[in-house]
Amino acid sequence: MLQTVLKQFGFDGDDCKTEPFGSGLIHSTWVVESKEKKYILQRINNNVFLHPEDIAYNLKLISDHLKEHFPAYIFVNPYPATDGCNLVKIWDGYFRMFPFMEGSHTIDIIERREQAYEAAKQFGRFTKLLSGLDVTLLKITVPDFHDLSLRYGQFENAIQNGKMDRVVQSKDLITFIKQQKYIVTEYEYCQLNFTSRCTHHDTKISNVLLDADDKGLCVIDLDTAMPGYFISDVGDMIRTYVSPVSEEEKDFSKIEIRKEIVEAIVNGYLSEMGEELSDFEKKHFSFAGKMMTYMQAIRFLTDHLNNDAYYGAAYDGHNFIRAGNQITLLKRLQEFNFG
Ligand code: GN1
Ligand code: MG
Repeated sequence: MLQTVLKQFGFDGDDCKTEPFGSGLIHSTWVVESKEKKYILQRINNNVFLHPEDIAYNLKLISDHLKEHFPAYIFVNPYPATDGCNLVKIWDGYFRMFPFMEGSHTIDIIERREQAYEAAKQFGRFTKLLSGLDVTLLKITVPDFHDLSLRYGQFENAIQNGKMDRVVQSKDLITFIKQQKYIVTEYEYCQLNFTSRCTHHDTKISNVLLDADDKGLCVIDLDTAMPGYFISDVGDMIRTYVSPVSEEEKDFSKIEIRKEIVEAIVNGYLSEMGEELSDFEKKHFSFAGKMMTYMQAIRFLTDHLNNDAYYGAAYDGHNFIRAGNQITLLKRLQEFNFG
């Protein structure tokens, strides 16, 4: 199957090495190494992204805007296939290819506050540079993606219609999530007062390209770049950067809040977005972290109740553990004094 795709990108399959790459849960990713260069090949999960051509449309809109107004911005454009299109469709799905940017690297874990600062600055910069683009022109690649009210509704639905034994097993987690429903109410209030901007919606650290000195170059993986609220990006950074262990950790006692990382996220983001955000929005950095962590706990638990249909599971109870991990992180965030 990969041979067919590689051919459409102008490669003779025998001339290059292909290996699985990265840790994303949704797409399948490979690194392709030819004699001269390295590339990233991805199969788009079109159960999640129902219209992959909308991603290509948004990429072009964003890339054209940046090229016209900020030509120095590094933008990782997809590599054209032999027919000139950025997207190759075969019987097995949709594929695209990106160059591996020379002199750049990514990291998977934040070890130093400077890395968090650089990443937050890059996500803030991305939204700021696109503030002149009419956000309503962007296609919605995943409808209601970070809509907490909808996610809560899906959770309630899974309690009613999901796997009964898993519902019973998850009783304590379900009770905790229900007790925190005030977060949904606050989200609904915020929605009325936040500005819609082009936000990234997947601000994990591996989506930032860094140079040799760990200075931020640009952000990548723009599949979910679409209209949204800043709390999505800031909240997901808090969710994925502040603890020394990830959402995969089974030993919840290792989950903790690193104060210096929280501060670096806030300062890095504000270094670009300080003049864009309203005073009301600026008061919601702490809420952003809680809201996104709560939503991820809901999404993992909902998936567990639904027999792992969305995220899949590498072991029995995988999404139950992930949900428990995120609930622990939420509790730590609730105890944390944001100052
Ligand atoms: C998914 O595939 P990946 O890892 O980039 C998910 C995110 C979740 C994340 C949790 C389209 O992202 O929203 O936060 O898993 N993306 C989609 O690890 O659902
Ligand atoms: Mg992603």
